[in-house]
Formats: sequence, structure tokens, C-alpha cells
Amino acid sequence: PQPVFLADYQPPPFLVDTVALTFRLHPGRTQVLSEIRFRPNPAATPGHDLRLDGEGLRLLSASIDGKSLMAQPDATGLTIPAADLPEDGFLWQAEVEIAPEGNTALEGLYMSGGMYCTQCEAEGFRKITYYPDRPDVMARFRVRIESDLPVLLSNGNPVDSGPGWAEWDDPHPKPAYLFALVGGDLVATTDSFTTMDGRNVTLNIWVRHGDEGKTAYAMDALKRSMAWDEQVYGRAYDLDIFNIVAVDDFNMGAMENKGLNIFNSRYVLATPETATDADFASIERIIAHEYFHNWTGNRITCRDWFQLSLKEGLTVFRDQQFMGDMRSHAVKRIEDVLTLRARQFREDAGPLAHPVRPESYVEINNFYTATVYEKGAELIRMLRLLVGEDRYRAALDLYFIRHDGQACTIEDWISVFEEAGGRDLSQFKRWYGQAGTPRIDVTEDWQDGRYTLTLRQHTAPTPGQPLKEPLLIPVALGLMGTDGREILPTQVLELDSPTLRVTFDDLPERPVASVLRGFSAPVILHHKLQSDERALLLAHDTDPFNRFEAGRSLARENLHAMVLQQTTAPDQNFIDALRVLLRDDTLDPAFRALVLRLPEQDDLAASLHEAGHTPDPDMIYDMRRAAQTAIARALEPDLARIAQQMETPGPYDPAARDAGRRALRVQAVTILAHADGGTAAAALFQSAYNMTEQMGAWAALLAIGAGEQEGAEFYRHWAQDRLVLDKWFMAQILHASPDHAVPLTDELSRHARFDWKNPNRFRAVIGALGANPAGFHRSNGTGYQLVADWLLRLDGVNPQAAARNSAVFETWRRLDTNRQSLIRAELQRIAGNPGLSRDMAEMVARMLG
Ligand code: HT7
Ligand code: ZN
Repeated sequence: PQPVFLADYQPPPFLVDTVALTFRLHPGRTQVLSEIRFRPNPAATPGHDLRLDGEGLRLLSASIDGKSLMAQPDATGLTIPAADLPEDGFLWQAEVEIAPEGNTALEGLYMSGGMYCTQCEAEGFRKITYYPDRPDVMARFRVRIESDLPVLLSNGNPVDSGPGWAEWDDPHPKPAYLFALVGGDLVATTDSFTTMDGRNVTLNIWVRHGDEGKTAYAMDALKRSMAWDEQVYGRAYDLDIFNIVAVDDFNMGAMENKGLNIFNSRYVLATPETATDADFASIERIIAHEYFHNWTGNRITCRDWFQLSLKEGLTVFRDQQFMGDMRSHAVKRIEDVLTLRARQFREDAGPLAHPVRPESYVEINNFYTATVYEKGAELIRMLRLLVGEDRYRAALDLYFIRHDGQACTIEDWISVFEEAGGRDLSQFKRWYGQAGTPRIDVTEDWQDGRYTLTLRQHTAPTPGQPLKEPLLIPVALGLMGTDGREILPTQVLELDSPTLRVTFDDLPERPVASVLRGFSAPVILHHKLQSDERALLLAHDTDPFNRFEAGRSLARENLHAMVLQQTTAPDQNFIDALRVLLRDDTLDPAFRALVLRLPEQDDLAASLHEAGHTPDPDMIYDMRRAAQTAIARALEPDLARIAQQMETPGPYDPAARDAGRRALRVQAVTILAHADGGTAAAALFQSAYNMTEQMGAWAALLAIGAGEQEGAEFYRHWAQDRLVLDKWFMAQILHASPDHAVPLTDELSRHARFDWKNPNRFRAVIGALGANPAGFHRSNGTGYQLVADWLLRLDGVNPQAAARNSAVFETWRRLDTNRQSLIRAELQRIAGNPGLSRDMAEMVARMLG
């Protein structure tokens, strides 16, 4: 298939005013009747043929202005010659048939557990009917659904319904990717919200019978999101009703269809007994994210899919702000940076690196990536830092006023910042077009009371981009005195050329620089400090992120030294710093839990590679364990005390305070297991009244090779709960020892409950092996083989999910030559498979480079 290029964008030749759809639902033969009012686009050259997208449709009839046509569809749609089209506009009518029950790709109209549902982003609407399926064609939709199912939903407001039918009308013009339909035997949790302009909105969360007791938290999160968007961005909801539907089979997290959000059930359903604190936080974040899309994505959408970050980066940034306001900004920022490094830096460092605004794609579904989402959000965070909070808000107000109802570009976005921020941002815009993570090297000089700091930026080549230009990088800086007092409060330097030198005179002593406070830019910082300087920042930095970062750098440096010199214990001063932290009860427990967590195996592999070494997954696994054992032995009494002290009396409260205490308690027990043989973890497993502690304790046991009895108990208790069963599958593989992970994955993939066509279950089993680095990277290649076999099998039924899971191989070039050749062979085996999907073909071709 040919790539699509950003540079080739042309406005649509025809616009659509209204769409009327009738669905006669049937598992194998759903009829879709469409009536679409087209008119020529004044912004396009006249005289075009009408091209409609359509895939896998059986065309029963078609007409223009009532005159029937003998249209001849091809594999991707149909064309009506310009000569057959009335000049001033026309009514297209068609009747097609589709088979939702056979739709395993979960794109278009499909069935999940007896329920009809849709997923149209990015290009799924063309699997429902013929249409110009592109985001810059925005139209008003009216929908009639005919079915005996009791609940029939679509976008917008309900118009009328009767036995066996329902009609919906969406007054807001929207692109087809926001179309949605649901039909099923569902039950609702209902509530309401009064908007700031006094309108009453009905809120429904629809779930399968039996799940209605698990929706309270999602509803609460929805109401808080609605209030927050009014208070912080001045954005009110704009329909009479807001429906959320939970679906078990879903390729991603959730979808922001106008007025009818469809969610993967794992991001809706929660009780204290079945969901962890992390699950509650994900529900809160994703409910908010989809709701916030109502303005940033739906009212203002993307001109084309290259602009995806326009809605996704912004909406991620908004959900991050919301979560910070709901919980703790410091903890949230640390968590976001950990995710960014684990997912986006990893992507940027390998063959799948691409700009936040890519220049070409073969399959757009392959570009719903950490770069477009998370790095996109970082760009907005930087913009806000550069223009200041007030001007940020003014820029957003201007964006909403100027572009409401439009399909926009990154240029539109940058323009509102240039106008409201009063500055030229053309250099900043490079961030959208340039892939790769910039590296900043910091050097210092201290002479005669003059302190000089030099910052140098460099971005390594990425696929298709051998040369990089200097970026505008905001670097937040503070200076600390050796007594732990702050000498210079935070100021933002603008690094806009390869090198920037700043000097500070009349300082009483050589300071300790705290660079990149708050992680002010998505870069890799190289700043050599002595371990006592890091310890000072860990103990005293006024910036909580850099406090965390000092601890993390200490941990990373210790682990690197252990791996490279094959020593089995970290430095005493690292352990002492952790002890101080553990004993400091003034610190937020959630913060302490984060600092106590050693860098993950993948983080160590990436940082070792960045430092010029070839990471050895086995050695990393062994040394990380050795470090944990040394820490556990040295800090056993402190960890045991914390495990006691952080008990939350109940009843369970998902809010940040108790969640932080549980995080620290589980972290303490996890480390402790390396010294006490799992006694504390086993006790916690038995006494736990919530899933966070139960899962945390079981994982701690699994990580030391124990937990078999607890696993059996867990299964007996939870086998009937599909979301908890995912956890049962996943935890065992994730924490399996290196030599056990592959055989265990193979064994569990034969388990009667391994439903590989369900994306959540696939991720819980096959995805979990990829997330166990030492297990996946067995040097005999069995992990690679097993995953490749499954990817090929999944590709035949669900290309989108298969392609997404294939990114597990993206780090292959940083490995040793033996592992590289084993992975290359698997990628080539996949690439050579006849009938490979476009999704998978693009991914493996990019990975093979
Ligand atoms: N905007 C939504 C993206 C999405 C999606 C994309 C491709 C295939 C399936 C999908 N399901 C949802 C979700 C979001 O970012 O809010
Ligand atoms: Zn989104």
C-alpha cells in the first residue's frame, strides 16, 4: 500500500450538510440506509468526481437525487463521475449490508458479548457505509436504530423511541470518526449535572447486567471532570445527555464519540475488592480525558490525521492537569515523566521514532503512539511555561472562540499562542516536526565567586531525519547551597541554540545546580554530580520533581556500576539516603514509594545503552535483584515499621491520601520480601481488604519465586470476574523468573480461559511476556518465537491489536548481536507471511528499517 503524505493534503471536493442513517440491526445481516446531502466545497476546485470510502460493504442500492445508479465499488470505496453529479449539490442515498458478528477487528460496527457497538476512529466509519471518511468533513447526523434490543443509543440527544426502534439527533456537526451506535441489553447508573449556564444534563453509565455495582467511581469522576472543565477552561457540556457504555472487547482505552463515549470496561468498572488504586486512577484519568475531548477534539477537531496530536496531546495535557488538581501535582508529574520515559523515550530511541506530527503513514492506526500523545502533551506543557499561565489561558480562549466547529492544524494552534503570547514561536514549532529525544549536557565552572553553567543540546539522527536543528528548550533552573538552602529560586532559561552559557556572580559558595526542574522539557539530561550532591538534592531540593530525580539518578548510577563492575551491592551512601527518606514521616507516602522503587529493567537497559554499553537483560535482572536484597537487609527494620505504619484502616477510600499510604506499604513489603522470605507479603495477602494490597502482596511473593498457594487461592476466588482474571494471568508472567517466563506464558496461553481474541486478555498474557525483559529476551530466542507466533495468529483476526503489540520488538537494535539476529529472523518471518495486514506490514517494515 502507498503511504499518505501530509504534503499532499487537498481540501475535500464536497462538503456534507446532513446525514440520516437507519440501522436495522442483525448479527449477520445489518442493513444500513444512508441519506447524505452533499454540496461542492467552495474552497476546492470544481468539477471533481465524488469519491466515497467504503470497505467490506455489500452495496444493495444507490441513487443520486432519487435516480438510481449502477455504482461499481472497488476494494476501498466507489467513485461517481463528475458528469453524473448535479452542480449545486445533491442527495446521495444508499443501502448496504454488513455483518457485525463476524467483525473481529473491532473496527466499524461489531459485536461484543451480544452487544452491538462501534469504533470509528480513525477510519472505521467506512466499514459501516459509503462516506467521505475524513475528519475535515463535518456534518449533522440523525440516526434511527431498529432492533428488539432494549437499549439503543447513538450520538446527540434522543428524539423519540418506541418498541423496537429509537431515534437520535446530534445538533453539532461532527466528522464521521465520532459517530457511534450501541444496541444491547444493558443497565444504567443514572445521575445528573447542572452546567454553569444552568442546563440539566442526564448522565448514564451503561454496563452489562451484574456490573451495575461497579460504576460509582466512574460516575463521580465524570461529574468532577465536568465541573473542572468549566472552572479551569470555561468549557461547558453542550447536549442534554451524556452516555458512557462499557464494552469488554475494545482495542484501546476508550473513545470520545460525541455524547456517547464507549469505554473498554477495564476503565469503567471498579470496586475496592476488584480494582487496584492504579485502576481507580486510570478510570479517573480516562473518564476525564474522553470528556475533555468534547471540546478539544470534537468541537474543534483535526483537519487530517497528521494533526492527531492537536487533539490528543492537548487532551492528555488537560487530563494531566486535572489529575494533578485532584491528587498531587508533585506525584502526578513524577508518574507522568516515568511513563514518558518508559514509553515515549523508548519509541524515540528506536526504529519507530517519528515526529509528534508525522509526515507520512501507511496505516494511521499505527500512529496512536506515546509520541503523539505523551510527547504532544509535553509540548503544550512547554508552551505554557514559555508564555506563562495567564497567556496560556488567553491562547486557549482564543483557540475556542476562533476555531469552534472547525477542523484545524498545528499551525492554527501555534498561531493562537503567538497572538496571545506576544512572541514568535517558529523555532518552537520544530518540536512538532523533529523526532528524537534531545540530549542536554551540562557542565559547570566555579572561579573566584563566579559560577558558570554551560548547556549544550544535541539530537541524534532518527529514521529519515539524519540532521537535526536546534530546538527552543525551556530549562528550569534553581541553585542550592551546600547547607540545603535555596540560593536561587527557579528561573526558566531558554536554550535556543546549540550552546547556552549563563553566569552567576557574587555567590557565597559553589552551588549545587538543580537543572530541569519539574522536568521542564522532554529531554535526556546529562549532569554529572557527586553522590553527596545528589543526596543533598534528594534531601533538600525545593522542587519535588528534582528531589525525586536526584534519588533516581543515585539509584541508576549505583545499578549501572553494579552491572558494569559486577559488584553485588550498591554504595552505602545510597542506602543511607534511602534510610533518611524512609524515616522522614513529613514526606508524602506516595512520594516516598516512588523514590523507593528502583528503576525498571527496561529503564536500566535504555540508560546503559545511552551511555554506550550493550545492555545484558540477564545481568540487569540479577543486579537489580541483588540491589533489592542489599537494600532489604540494610533497611529491614525501617521497612517493617513502614509496612505496619501505612496500614489504612478502611473503609476503602480511592483518593490520593490513602492510595499513597497503600503504595508505600506495598513497596515496603515488596523490598522486604528479599530479606524476610515473603513473610510480610504473605501476611498482607491474607489480611488485605482491597485489591491494591492483595495484588501488591501476591506480586511481591511471585517476584521471589513464591506465591503459588496464593495464586491458586486468588484464582478460586476471582475466576468469574473477567477483569480480575486478567490480573491473575498478567501478574504470574510479569513476575516470573527469567527461565520460567516463556514456558509459563506458553502454558497459560493453553489455559481454557485464555480468550486470545479479547484484546485485554491477549495483553495480559502475550503482552505480559514482553513486559518481563529478562524472560522475553531469553538468549535462545524462545520468547521471540512465541510472541511472533501469536502476533501472526492475532494479525489474521485483529490487525490493529496485533500491530500495536508488535512494538515489543522496537528495542531490538540495542541488544547484543545474538539477540539481534534472533529478533531480525522473527521480524523477517512475520514480514514474509502471506496475507499480512497493512497494519503489521508497516510496523515490521519500519522496525527492520
Ligand atoms: N481518540 C481515541 C482513539 C481511539 C482509537 C484509535 C484507533 C483505534 C481504536 C481506537 N479507540 C480509541 C481515544 C482517545 O485518545 O481518547
Ligand atoms: Zn484522546
